Amino acid sequence: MWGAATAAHQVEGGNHWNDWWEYEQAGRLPYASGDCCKHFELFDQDFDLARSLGHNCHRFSIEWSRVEPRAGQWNDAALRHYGEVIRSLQQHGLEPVVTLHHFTNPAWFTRNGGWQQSDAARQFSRFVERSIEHLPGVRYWITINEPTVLAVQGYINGEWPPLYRRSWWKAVRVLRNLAAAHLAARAAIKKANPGALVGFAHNAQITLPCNPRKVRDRFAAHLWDQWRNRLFFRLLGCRLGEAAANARRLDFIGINYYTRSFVTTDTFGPSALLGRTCKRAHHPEQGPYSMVGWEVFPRGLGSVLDRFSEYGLPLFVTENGIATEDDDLRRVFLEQHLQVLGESIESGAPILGYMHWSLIDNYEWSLGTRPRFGLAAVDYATQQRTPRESARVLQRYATAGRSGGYSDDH
Ligand code: IFM
Repeated sequence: MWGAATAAHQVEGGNHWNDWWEYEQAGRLPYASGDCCKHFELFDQDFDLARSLGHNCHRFSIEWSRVEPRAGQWNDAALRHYGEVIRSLQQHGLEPVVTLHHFTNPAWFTRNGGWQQSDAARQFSRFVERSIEHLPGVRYWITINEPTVLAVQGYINGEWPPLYRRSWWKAVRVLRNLAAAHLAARAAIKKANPGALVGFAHNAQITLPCNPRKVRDRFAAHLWDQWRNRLFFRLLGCRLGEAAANARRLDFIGINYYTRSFVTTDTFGPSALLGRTCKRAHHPEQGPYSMVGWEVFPRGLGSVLDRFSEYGLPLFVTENGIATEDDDLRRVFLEQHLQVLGESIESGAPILGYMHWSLIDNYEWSLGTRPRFGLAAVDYATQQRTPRESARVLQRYATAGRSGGYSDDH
């Protein structure tokens, strides 16, 4: 499967009922999402675009706050809307991959304590049950997008709602509840459709010591890895090498891969958990960098696919992309990452597909709309979409139907 991914709050526009919107309007976040890409109205046209780029699947998210704008109050018009989105995808020959939670929450849920509440998972699964009733025929589901990023940004770094800093116990409670929410949502989906495949999307991190000769840096890299890569799987009850048991919790692992980080710490105490990234590591062959400062490191995609295949489950690259205004850089990024993906497939990695982040430029959370991640550019004044040349690289792979099929002209 070949396609691209988006998320509701990053493209739809007008998400009045969620926590991000509330914080944006109160001036508690640096940028407001506003009308964004108006994808809520323009989805059909955006799927024409995806189809014209040769895609055969598409990942999008359902905005919980539209479906349940007030606690226990259901907006069936929103569910009908998402039903239409799914029908449109199917008519365009795009297999829907539906994300149920992509960072935003209904404002009422966050006001009541958000993911720290002991019955957060139950509240989320009520929304899931309601949604699946209205959305029959979806085979691929992603329950939670990047749970660890949500916990780190919201409860450790204080950059996203609810803007807590260094609240370790809260972050761990949030992760526990997100793990419970995944399991409850998966059970509900499987009950409604036993053939459905349900995973979550993991932000796969590669962490290396800034200076491999320093014990402190190696310690920081190890802690970072355990906390960012392994903890959520443990909370789900997944273990390395225990494929049969893991398959009762996940049907696939979504891999979101972007870059690697070099980390260090000033202490061996508990705050070493925070780590600190360094720009200049003692490491050969670095860069180039994207406009958000992420190093392009294609071989890392192969490493994370290898690493996470140790859970014995199929893998789905649910995000991979680069924020850049230099389309040549995006073209090379795509060629190199797809080449690495092809090598992984050839060496037997169980890969379901690849989805690029993103189909169109969008709202990059606390960085606003400046970072350009799209296969198509968006002019926010006119809502015009213009496919970038780099989109053709993915199109050639998608058309060949396999990763090894792209060798003719490079
Ligand atoms: O835009 C985000 C997306 O919401 C989650 N994964 C990473 C992307 C790029 O930062």
